[in-house]
Amino acid sequence: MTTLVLGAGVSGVAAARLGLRLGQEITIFDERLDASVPSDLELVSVARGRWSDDQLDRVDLVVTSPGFAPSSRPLRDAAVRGIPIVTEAGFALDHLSIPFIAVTGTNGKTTVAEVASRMLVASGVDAIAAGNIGTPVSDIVGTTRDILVLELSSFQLHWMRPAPIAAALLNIAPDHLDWHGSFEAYTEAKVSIFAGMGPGGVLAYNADDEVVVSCVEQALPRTVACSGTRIPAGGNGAGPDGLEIDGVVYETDVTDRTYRFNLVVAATIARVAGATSDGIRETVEHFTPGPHRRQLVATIRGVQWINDSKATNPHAAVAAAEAFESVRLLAGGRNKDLDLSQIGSIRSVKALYAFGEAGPKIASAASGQVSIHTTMREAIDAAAHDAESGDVVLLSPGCTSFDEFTSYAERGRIFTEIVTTMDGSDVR
Ligand code: UMA
Repeated sequence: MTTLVLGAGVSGVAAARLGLRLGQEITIFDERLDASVPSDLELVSVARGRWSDDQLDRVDLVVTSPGFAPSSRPLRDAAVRGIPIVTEAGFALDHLSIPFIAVTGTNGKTTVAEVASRMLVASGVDAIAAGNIGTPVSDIVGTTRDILVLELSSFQLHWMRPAPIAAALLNIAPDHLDWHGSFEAYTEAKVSIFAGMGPGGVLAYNADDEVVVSCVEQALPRTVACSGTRIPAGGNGAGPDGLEIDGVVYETDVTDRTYRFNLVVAATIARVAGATSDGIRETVEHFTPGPHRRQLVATIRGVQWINDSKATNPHAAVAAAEAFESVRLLAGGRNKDLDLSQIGSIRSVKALYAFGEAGPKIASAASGQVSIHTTMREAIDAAAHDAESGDVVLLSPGCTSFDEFTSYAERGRIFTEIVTTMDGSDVR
């Protein structure tokens, strides 16, 4: 069996390692001329740089990394030749017998996967989170676990029809349209999360997201409506006394409706996999959002500075800005072919500081006070100059960071560094 692995990143290296363990002959292709693989993969041949169709000669299977769009040359050529294509996560699932639960959505999927996994571990279940969250599924093959919690992105789901015992569909808003080509194609990929599930499975979905609601109408698995602001009929949600999940109420200090929703969904799917009320309660009590997600980094002369660098699409930026009052919003970076106009008309935003490649486009659709800045640093300086006690300065870019930084994490780190070294910073 000869397998071509596309990409020498996290997914590609893990898939190559798994392929070798399965006795396959492996070649990795990566466009980067400096692409390399770890020393334990010495049996793998690496092709770099320009793609040529003859690299598919003798290939039985293509395992692709998420970053390769279906329109990329290697994948188009493989499709023309009729060579089966799987994504790394799908390849790994074909060789895994551990049951799994799966999470997808435009925003919040890492949080929900992490929280569901924590709820299970706190319940004494040997669970591990993997997938888009960072640990490739291939690395799990061969380990013994009770359950996997998989975060699956649209890039992965495009090639998959997984059959989890429980799935969560959190929200669907335009994202990654440069990869998928259209919102319809993106939605179709997201909906694949439950395409392989039968009536015995459980599908937790966002009862407040119109697109999601219409997508799950014909779903085969049992559906559980979830909400962060109410308790939907027959479903799980948030009420005045706390989070109500399958008839049990969990008190919480979390007031942000997005995180309340995340906790409700995580508990709903974790329960299917064996989470106990005590495990859920403990996790809910200790919940804090992960790094670069609406994090208060400093309070300076009464102004709160918040890092939400993880918000890389407009849907996430709008949700974050709406969670605060009197916001000075720093938004911008590189657009992913998305409609950025909604960032310009958020009710709680008193001033918008648009920066980076997408800055002019964001500003052109803004209805209130707006300024354009070349870099994030300049936007920060302008907001610092204008901010008054009681304001929130929120970095929630709504775009990727790649015009100025290597990742959203680097963007968030630099924001944090600049803010925490400002005069008068009372660092948290
Ligand atoms: N490459 C090419 N040509 C291409 C595309 C990529 O040669 O057309 C090469 C690059 O040169 C690079 C390698 O492929 O060497 C990178 O592959 P990749 O972009 O698929 O990234 P990985 O390192 O394999 O990481 C992937 C996910 N990346 C993406 O989806 C872009 C990681 O999600 C995931 O954690 C990891 O697999 C393990 O499963 C990251 C992400 O940003 C965090 N995900 C998106 C998101 O959350 O919004 C979907």
